[in-house]
Amino acid sequence: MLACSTATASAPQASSESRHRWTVEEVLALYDLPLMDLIWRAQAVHREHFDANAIQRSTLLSVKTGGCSEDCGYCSQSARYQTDTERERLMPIDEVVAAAQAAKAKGASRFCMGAAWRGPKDGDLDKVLEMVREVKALGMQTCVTLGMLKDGQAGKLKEAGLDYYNHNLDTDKEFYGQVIKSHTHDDRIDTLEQVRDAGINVCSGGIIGMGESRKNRAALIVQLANLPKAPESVPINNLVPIPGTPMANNPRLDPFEFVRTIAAARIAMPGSWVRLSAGRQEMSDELQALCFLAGANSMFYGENLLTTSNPAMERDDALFARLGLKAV
Ligand code: SAM
Ligand code: DTB
Ligand code: SF4
Repeated sequence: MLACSTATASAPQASSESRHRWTVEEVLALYDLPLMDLIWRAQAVHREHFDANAIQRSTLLSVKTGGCSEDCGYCSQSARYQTDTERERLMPIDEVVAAAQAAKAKGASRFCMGAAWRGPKDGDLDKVLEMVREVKALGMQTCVTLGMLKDGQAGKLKEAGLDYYNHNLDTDKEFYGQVIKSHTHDDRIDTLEQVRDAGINVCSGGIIGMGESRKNRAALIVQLANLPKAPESVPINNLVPIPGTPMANNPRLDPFEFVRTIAAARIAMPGSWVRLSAGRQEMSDELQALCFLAGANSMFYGENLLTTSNPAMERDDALFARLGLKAV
């Protein structure tokens, strides 16, 4: 055990032989550590599993925007709220490939395509399969986030060469119904099972700053860490409040609580890539450095997320140079 661990925060680390099943109390005990002890511990775990100076970079593209049937209370793309997001049809394949080529040229290793669907219809899925094949042919890793999958769809994505499927648990099962009523936390788990069974890497994380408690945040981490296999990639999004949604006026979470969440995710999922996701635009360079120190080792690279903005690539490049980070 590491020197700074306390009796209340000394849950065993995961090993390939017998994985530790985390409890909410154990993760809450991590959150309760003095921040310096928590970061020190997270950084030590991080260094056991990763090169601490390497950050994976994915570029996102919204290939189908807005008009979504679902009622996710944070989302600019739900048809249920009056937001500034314009509805757009599924993008033509050549435009998607051109965007992927540009992302590759700028140094992104993975290209993530997002669609505002409850789930893909089979005809739409066929078009996405073609996008996956073409982006894969560029030599990039591929990722899609299309909502809930029906039987057989994950297998088709795998065949097309999909590397990662993003599908966030988003929040604690207990809090989920206060954010989303049009589908359930169990529906999300069901899709994650289909993705896992098809042999696709799982990308699943959540959003914080939605009015959940610290206990809800700890429970989300437990629900992710205790999946039959921890997700390979864990995006941690800070809520971007969208005018017109029920969360438009949510108060901003204490940035140190965000750092604590990154650190707790790193310790509970030592072998996963923890992604510093939405909300980075509003973060100072110093806060981002603290997130990397707490174990974040992945991020979205490119001017836009799906409908909101992300730091300019030049700003990220300068940050990498100042911190001595390398992109992988
Ligand atoms: N429709 C699909 C789904 O729900 O999985 C894919 C797209 S959805 C926009 C992808 C993820 O973006 C959500 O699960 C959520 O974690 C994140 N997200 C959406 N709006 C956000 C916001 N305003 N702030 C932070 N994260 C957000
Ligand atoms: C994830 O966890 N975050 C990304 C990606 N997966 C698809 C999306 C963030 C969206 C932020 C709000 C927007 O741009 O609409
Ligand atoms: Fe639709 Fe996904 Fe937005 Fe929910 S998060 S409204 S499912 S696009």
